[in-house]
Amino acid sequence: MSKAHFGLIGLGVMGENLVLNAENNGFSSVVYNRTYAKTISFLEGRGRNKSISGAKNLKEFVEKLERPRRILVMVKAGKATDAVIDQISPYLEEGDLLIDGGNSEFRETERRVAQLEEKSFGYLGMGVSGGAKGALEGPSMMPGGTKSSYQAVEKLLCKMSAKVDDIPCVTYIGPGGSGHFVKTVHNGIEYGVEQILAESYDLMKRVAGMTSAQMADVMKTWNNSEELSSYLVEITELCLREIDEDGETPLVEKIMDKAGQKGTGLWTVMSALELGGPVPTIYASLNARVMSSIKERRVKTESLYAYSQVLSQNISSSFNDIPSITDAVVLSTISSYAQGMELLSIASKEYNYDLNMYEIAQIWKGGCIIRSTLLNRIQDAYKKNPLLENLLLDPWFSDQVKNRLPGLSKIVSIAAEQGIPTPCFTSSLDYINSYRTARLPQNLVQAMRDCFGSHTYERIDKPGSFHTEWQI
Ligand code: NBP
Repeated sequence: MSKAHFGLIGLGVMGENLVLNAENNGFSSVVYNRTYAKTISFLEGRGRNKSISGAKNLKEFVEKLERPRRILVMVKAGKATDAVIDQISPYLEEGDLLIDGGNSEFRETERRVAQLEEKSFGYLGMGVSGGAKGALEGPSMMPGGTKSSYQAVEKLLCKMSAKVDDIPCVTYIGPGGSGHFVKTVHNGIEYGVEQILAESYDLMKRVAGMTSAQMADVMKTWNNSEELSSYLVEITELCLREIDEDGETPLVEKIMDKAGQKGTGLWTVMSALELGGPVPTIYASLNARVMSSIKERRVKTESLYAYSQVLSQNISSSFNDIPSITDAVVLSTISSYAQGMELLSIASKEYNYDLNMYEIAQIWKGGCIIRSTLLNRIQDAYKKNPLLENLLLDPWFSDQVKNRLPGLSKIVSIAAEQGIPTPCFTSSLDYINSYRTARLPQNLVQAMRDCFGSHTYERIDKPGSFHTEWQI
């Protein structure tokens, strides 16, 4: 029997769809899953009548693959990934290649790349974005590790990936854990945009009194605009149009307001804090999920503060300012991307990843969750200036800020008056205002630090480090 071209470990949502994708692209495959019953049910279900066979154990799995072996691991990140690596390593031979396609923490990938490079087989840490549908039809993929390992699977990955204008949404990202770092930041941007759209929904519903169908119409308009056309706006329209099985209530109104998270948003924020890259919009979106999770305490507190009385009646009866909400959504979305891209630039220098920002924008244009037309402008910005420090410094983006800042400011102020939390809108406004302020009040913070702790300060009129015996 001829050996399979491609091996997949882990038949979860992503693994199942990725192996079907590989097979559809002409790569006969073999699958292994820890729980063998899942392998059987896959082979008898979606994997039926395909060039896909199963293996009961990893020895059999490895023996069924042609050499050099190309193996994609799609298991839960963390201990499961280490367990799979430990169990399969004894069977791998020179030239074989393991690709971790899970959402691994980038430092764990750094460690694994370093450990496994000592052995004779290759290891790539690859971010995959696109959910179940993207995995099947073509995801965006962010592989990192040694370049020669990438080159060994480049053809396979290019075939499996989404294409935009015939360009595959996959490229070599860089060494070590860079692929997983870029995927982590991708997810951080995604957290931001999801929360931004949720805040616009809250204002349209609670302040403007709009119905789900009316809000869905706004999403449709946004999805036809250059600034906001994106997969996330598209699916927000779909979500708002879905009616519950009772035949009348929009389904979203029946969904519990507690948002989950699996770690990538947190890792983005932790990396940003470590690297000194400001990501307030992304942080606000993460914190909004944390706030959402304390449902019972929020219910108790709402009754204590008689929330509805905080609403100012004169605004809620007349407010219907969609252009200003649009400004808030556009500038906050730009802030989320700008913060993510700046963090990538900083990490690129700090970790010697040598990231190509233009190409990263390119591979996010198709297949992935944050695909959007805005990425064309982001690409243009980095094409003009590969060393651009922040998108806010690019002329197209600065025009957006100049034109839309009054709208964003108005929305933040209305939300504050109405007692409606808009953490991403508010943080984005602060971010833009801080970024465009040459002199911030941290001179006073420095004075205090020197006063109580002799931490010293710099002066604006002469170089050096200074300490004052402050008069107390
Ligand atoms: P899950 O994250 O739910 O993982 C399920 C798979 O992990 C199953 O095959 C399970 O085997 C296997 N597994 C576990 Br759990 N522990 C194991 C262990 N100790 N040894 C071997 N196998 C083990 O599936 P998923 O949602 O398809 O995600 C797979 C990876 O892709 C994750 O890292 C995820 O973060 C990432 N990702 C997911 C998405 C998405 O939209 N879902 C998108 C992008 C990336 P079992 O059947 O025996 O329990």
